[in-house]
Amino acid sequence: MSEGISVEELQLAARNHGMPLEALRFDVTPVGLHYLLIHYDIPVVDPETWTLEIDGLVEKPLSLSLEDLRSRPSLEVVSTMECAGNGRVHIEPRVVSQPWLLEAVGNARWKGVALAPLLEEAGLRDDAVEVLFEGLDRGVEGGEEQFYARSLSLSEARRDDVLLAYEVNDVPLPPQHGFPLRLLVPGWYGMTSVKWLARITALDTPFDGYYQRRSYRLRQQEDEVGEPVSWIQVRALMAPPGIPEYLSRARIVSAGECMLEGRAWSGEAEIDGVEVSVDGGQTWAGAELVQRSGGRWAWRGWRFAWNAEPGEYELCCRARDDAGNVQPLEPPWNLGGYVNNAVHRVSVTVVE
Ligand SMILES: Nc1nc2c(c(=O)[nH]1)N[C@H]1C(S)=C(S)[C@@H](COP(=O)(O)O)O[C@H]1N2
Ligand SMILES: [Mo]
Repeated sequence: MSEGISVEELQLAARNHGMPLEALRFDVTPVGLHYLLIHYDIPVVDPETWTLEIDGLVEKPLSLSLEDLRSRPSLEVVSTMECAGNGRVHIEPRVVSQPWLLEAVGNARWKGVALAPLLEEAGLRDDAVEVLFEGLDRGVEGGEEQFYARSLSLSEARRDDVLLAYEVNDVPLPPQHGFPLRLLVPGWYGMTSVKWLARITALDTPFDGYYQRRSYRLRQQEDEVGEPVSWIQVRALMAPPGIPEYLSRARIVSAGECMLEGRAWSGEAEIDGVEVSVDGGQTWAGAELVQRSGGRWAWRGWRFAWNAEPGEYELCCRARDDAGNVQPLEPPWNLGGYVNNAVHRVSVTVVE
């Protein structure tokens, strides 16, 4: 970080915490350690009066209580969620928004009802092209007052692993994660998974709300339309080895065998391999992939035994996936500071 952050960025950082990277050691992220991103205010919802409305271009609009949803067959998905802005602080020139370093990620067990059968029950009409998901949180962004809302194409909305979650890691969703119900779209960046869900509407034209039309697009210039952000790009992160110096967070490692470990994930395809460098990315060696407890959407553990000799090191890790995606050495730049999946670098001092 070449410059300090502003009070506005600090204000966002204090609201939206990340997952401390040592928590990469948990296969399933404990709820309080999962990262948080909340654009507006956390709504206070009374579960007795709350309903989910399914309307728009459907044959039979539905209004469902939390009880109705809980009495339907349930589905569980262990899913790695990552904010599209993860890595933003490492992008130059600097992009001002939520100042994530690399900790905007978590891997949780979400439980709820599958979305597809609900859409089936409501009966999507032939002229429907998208499904809109609206939250209860309201605010202003880009000069527009709005509810947080995002849409999906019919093919994405009908995926059998897309769910409306009412539990995370065996507890009811806490307020900050979207109580009483959120959308969960495994494999896509977090902005897709609308929290405090209140309404699902079938539309006959693509949704053009702020978070779809303007935000979450990869643009080099203001006047560009840009490609929408969607699938999580391949990434590996390393749990910081050794012990930290309090203020600088610099790592101090004792000489001898040091087990480097972390997690890797990709929305587009399965993880194919992870490599580690102990010389700042000049030479690389393969890490061992560790069995995971979740399925396709859960991150994959990795480890690498390093024989650490006294000195200064820049440790790096990078993953590749089955679709041939690799991580760049340098951060890619775009206006929103999205999708920076450049390799993770950790400076350590090895002492006797
Ligand atoms: N209603 C609503 N849903 C939302 C958001 C929000 O601000 N409001 N933030 C989105 C973003 S950008 C991310 S990264 C994820 C974060 O989910 P989490 O806080 O449960 O980790 O929620 C998404 N869903
Ligand atoms: Mo996000």
